[in-house]
Amino acid sequence: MYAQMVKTGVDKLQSLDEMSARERAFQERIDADKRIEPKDWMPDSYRKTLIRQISQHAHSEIVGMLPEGNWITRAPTLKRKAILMAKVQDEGGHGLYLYSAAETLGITRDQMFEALHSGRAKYSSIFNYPALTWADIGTIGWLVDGAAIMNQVPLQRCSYGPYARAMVRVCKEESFHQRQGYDSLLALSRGTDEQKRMAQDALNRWWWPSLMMFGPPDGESVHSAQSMRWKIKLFSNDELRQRFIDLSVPQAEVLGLKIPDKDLKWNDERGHYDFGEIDWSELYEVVKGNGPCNRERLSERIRAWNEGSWVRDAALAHAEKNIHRASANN
Ligand code: FAQ
Repeated sequence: MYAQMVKTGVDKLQSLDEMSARERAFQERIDADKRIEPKDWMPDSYRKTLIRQISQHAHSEIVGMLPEGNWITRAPTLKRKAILMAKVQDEGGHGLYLYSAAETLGITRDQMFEALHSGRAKYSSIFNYPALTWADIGTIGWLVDGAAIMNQVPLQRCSYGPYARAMVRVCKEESFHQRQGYDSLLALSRGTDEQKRMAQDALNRWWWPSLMMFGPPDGESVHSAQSMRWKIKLFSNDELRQRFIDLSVPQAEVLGLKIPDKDLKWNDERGHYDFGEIDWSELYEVVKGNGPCNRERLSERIRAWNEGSWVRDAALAHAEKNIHRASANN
């Protein structure tokens, strides 16, 4: 049903008759909901698509540590500081599972980092916006982690085994992240007038960029048709975006906050909220590198990579020493 919604590129998909015997057997395995594992034969383009998506996902996790990491020393209480530290560490862990999953496809971690640092590989547009106040941290947990969960829960059932399995733990942790963000925002929205204003201001700034996290509209999504055929994606960008909106509106009502969309309205016939026009030119600009924090985020990642080289060298030297010791003892 959802595959029918994605029109772009559907006409270019090969029919089973046009495929080689190997390609057909591969597609039939996917159609039968069987998992593909690293040693299985796979079309080159399936491998490339997965490397692109999984490595971009991994980059998003580690770049995503930056806006929140900036707030660890400024968290208002010890409890909030401990929670934020744990969350940021979790995001680092997610990056590591995902880099490992991508490595099973034959790309090295150094190659992935080189692609990120040179600007060839993307990461989620959302992390190119600044976290200006403490309310932004709660809003990132509520909306950004909320959008990430919406996108990632179906990925637990995607066709590539190592990616699907990595998502199981990631989703459990993201649920905790989303709840802590919501809880933090609830405290602000029940606080002083100034705290409520701060929470509303954060929602005003993060709402539309959060909707853009799901990617371009289906009609402009170049990869969706093929990725859905291969069950790398199980739902279209628009479908997940709509689900996210439907879930978030009542949550905003409980917070007593107003979603900044004058066209947001329940549509009985569709059984969904109607919503206003998304400014897609903003997404395309941010993805091109022209968002408010693109340069800062990338230069911070490059700095961390360069300054961490002695740690990587030391870990490697230690591992080599252990191998020599083990072989000398045998
Ligand atoms: N930002 O044809 P489509 C998180 C690119 S994790 C930047 O629709 P596709 C956790 C897309 O790459 C968040 N680029 O592409 C956390 C493609 O360009 P390419 C990350 C975007 O792949 C929370 C082009 O546009 N999650 O938040 C964006 O089928 C809090 C055409 O688009 C994932 O990565 C965008 N928003 O669908 C961490 C989930 N949208 O590669 C810290 C896995 C599209 O040809 C704190 N990824 N593009 O050069 C996916 O599900 C998919 O890759 C989509 C895009 C849905 C993101």
